[in-house]
Amino acid sequence: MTAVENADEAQRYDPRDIQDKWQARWAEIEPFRASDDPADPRERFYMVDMFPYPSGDLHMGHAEAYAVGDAMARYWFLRGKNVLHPIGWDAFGLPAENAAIRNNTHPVDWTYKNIETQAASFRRYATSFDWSRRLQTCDPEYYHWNQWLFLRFFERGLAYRKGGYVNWCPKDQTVLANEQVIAGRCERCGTEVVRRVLTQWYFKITEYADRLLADAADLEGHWPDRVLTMQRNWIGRSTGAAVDFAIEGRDERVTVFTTRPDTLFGATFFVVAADSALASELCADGQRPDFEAYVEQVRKLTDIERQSTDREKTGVFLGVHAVNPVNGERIPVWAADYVLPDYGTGAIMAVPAHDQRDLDFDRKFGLPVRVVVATDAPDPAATGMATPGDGVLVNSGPLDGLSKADAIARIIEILAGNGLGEAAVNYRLRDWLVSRQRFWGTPIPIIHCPSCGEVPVPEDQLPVVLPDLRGADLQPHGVSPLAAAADWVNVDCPKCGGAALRDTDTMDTFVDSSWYQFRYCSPRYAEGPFRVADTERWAPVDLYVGGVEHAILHLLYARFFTKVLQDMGLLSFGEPFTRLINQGQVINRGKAMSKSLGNGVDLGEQIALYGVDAIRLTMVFASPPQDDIDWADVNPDAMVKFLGRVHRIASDVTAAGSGAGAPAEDGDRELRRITHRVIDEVTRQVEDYHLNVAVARLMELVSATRKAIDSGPGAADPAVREAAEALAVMLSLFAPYTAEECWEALGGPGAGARPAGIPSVARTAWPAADPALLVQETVTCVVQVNGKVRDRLEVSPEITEDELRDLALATQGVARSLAGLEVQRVIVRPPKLVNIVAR
Ligand code: ANZ
Ligand code: ZN
Repeated sequence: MTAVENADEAQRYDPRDIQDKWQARWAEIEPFRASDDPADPRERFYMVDMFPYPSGDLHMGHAEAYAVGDAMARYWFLRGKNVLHPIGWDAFGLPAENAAIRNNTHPVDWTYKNIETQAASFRRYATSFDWSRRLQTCDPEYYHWNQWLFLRFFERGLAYRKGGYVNWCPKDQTVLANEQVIAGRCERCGTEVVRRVLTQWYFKITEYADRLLADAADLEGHWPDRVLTMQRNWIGRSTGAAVDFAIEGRDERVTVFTTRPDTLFGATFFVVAADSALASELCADGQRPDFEAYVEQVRKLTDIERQSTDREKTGVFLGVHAVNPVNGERIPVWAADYVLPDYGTGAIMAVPAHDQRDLDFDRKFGLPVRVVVATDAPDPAATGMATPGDGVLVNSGPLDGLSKADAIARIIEILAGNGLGEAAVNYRLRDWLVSRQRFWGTPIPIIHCPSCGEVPVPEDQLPVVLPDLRGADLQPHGVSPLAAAADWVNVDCPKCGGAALRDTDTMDTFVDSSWYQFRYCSPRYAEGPFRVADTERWAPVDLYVGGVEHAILHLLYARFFTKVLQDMGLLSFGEPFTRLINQGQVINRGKAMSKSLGNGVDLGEQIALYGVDAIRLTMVFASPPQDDIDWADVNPDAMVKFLGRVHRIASDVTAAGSGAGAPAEDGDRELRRITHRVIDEVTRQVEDYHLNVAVARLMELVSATRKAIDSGPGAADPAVREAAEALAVMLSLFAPYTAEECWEALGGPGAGARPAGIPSVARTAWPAADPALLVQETVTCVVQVNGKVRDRLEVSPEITEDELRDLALATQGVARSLAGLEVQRVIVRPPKLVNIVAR
């Protein structure tokens, strides 16, 4: 083949042309079925991509996430593992319902239509899923088990109902978890969130706070540090003491939680959350007519606003006094916004000298300040800056002279001795609010009976299937639309047979995604959420890939579920995901893509322009997986050209007629060394998730192979074939279509290497680097004269000191720069440096 023809061929190769052919082939051979055969000798690898929400077709963000996950799954297939790589849809949720209302369709139709669209796009995107395990959380066969699990939680006291303040979105007409409130607004629609008293279902995740925290230590090094930090902060464990204060005129004591019991002698006032039951109780005599109005005002604020340091603090004096248990001092009791009703005990002892929030409040209302820990910092009363640091206790009776740590220990002893307090731990974590007043979710399987109370739906009546409600009003009106389905709601009490009502709320969709990784192991199992033998065989998940936006909630909930399932005896392990990688986002021109910015990029259009392979390559080559990709900075065209070059190598080798099976050992040694070094490096980089570096190495191999064809031993050399084959296999992680095409052209490395019956590059073997070819045959030695580089030598890594000295002194560069000088000393550091000192 002439050079011109070669150039033509490179231009002619269009990676889009071969997509249909291979897609059909893959559908037929199903290369990615996991084997459930217990006798399968291969090691198992369980790999899960966070499942998508079917909001429409796949978008650029999906394209990145799944390119990364898919490369990893394909890698482990090629390493000969029995890989389980399933896919499903996180199909319930508010957006489906809102879109359905907007587009005048039903959530069922809207959701399943989008799922089909995404499934087709996934197939075209060449994802290596085991399609036989596909699941959808809105299928009754899936949410049946949400309900079953809910009832197990209920039996264990882990699902309970309570009334309390919740975040309420007036537009979506549903409750929101704290984390769904961003800067006081609904995460989804941006409407300002209000606080409302409602009775809701909760999961008692707080009971697992300690284990969630302790087990995070085992994930270190396997999960990104920032995710673990976010989890720890979210759980927010604080240690300190619970201290009991008497309130004048009241029998029961009030307990406060403090992390600084050492500062007890510095408490100059007492604060209760304005919107707590205690505050209204203390105010009951009505001596503060403005109190109710104040509480109303406080209720409008979010927790974040209430705790913000740059908002002016507000409060009202309640007209009563608390008594400090250690010195009998009377201190005024205030109600304020900055103390939260549901953290600690909802009441605090205020120590303005050492706590900035207390000091801000103190200065606004002119209360006293008493320093009890002497530090180097200036006086808080004068500067307005509290001194939280360590120091020596003063003005504190029995604690005087102690350090902070010793004082904490001592005061806890004193309090405990008098029955006035004890050491205490407090968590920021709240129980998980799981009920939603919306249609498109899992119905809560509880029946409310006027005489029996909360009665579980009997197991043989599960699943409680969502009523169809086709044509009914799904618009939110504060109660769940399910309440309108009279036939569905009115039931006989399973206990007493009397008239009763179904619970009309549906579950938070985070329930669905907390255990799907176990359902995949036996997705059609009808006797329980999963078949224990299968879950034990596959789980925990070896590698989990998904967005960092799930760093807190989804992962925390999935970890919580795993621990409960472990306690139920259904799992033998307590963590669902052994390893985690987070991919970044795809942005455009420095900003997240959005309709309003008009910087959206359509995945379908990009694929139509460049083909799947080039888009997948662009995604992994642009950055390490965890970093964002700015689509304005990438160059899919370059990837198309690169694919053309790879394809041309395969065609050249085929055209040169060097049959498969010629021993590679006879091939060009230089190219072989490069090939094996690239294999070795790509292997390591992929295992470390440095996929962008792996692609760069493949590009080097392509250049070296091209050079060997054009100006080296030529396309018929067995080393060129070896390089072309290795390229095809390694490239299949990122550009499956082109890789298959090349592999087919090359005919594979002899029939024996392919597992019989799976004619796909994806199921051949990953190339192995020959250690003998990895040994560097020469190293570069720098030769200096008086510290200046004068020459370079290519030498054996084993060269001796004497040999190296002689070689160095004989170089031209040294000879030239030594003219007229006398050698004083020669410092030899084999094999890389010789320094000649001369005068
Ligand atoms: C007295 C004190 C003195 C405090 C001092 C701190 C420093 P973390 O670390 O977040 O757990 N606190 C307790 N309950 C509260 C509530 N419901 N709303 C607002 N603040 C509350 O914080 C624990 C500290 O936060 C507690 O320790 C308490 O203030 C305050 F020099 O007690 B401290
Ligand atoms: Zn009853």
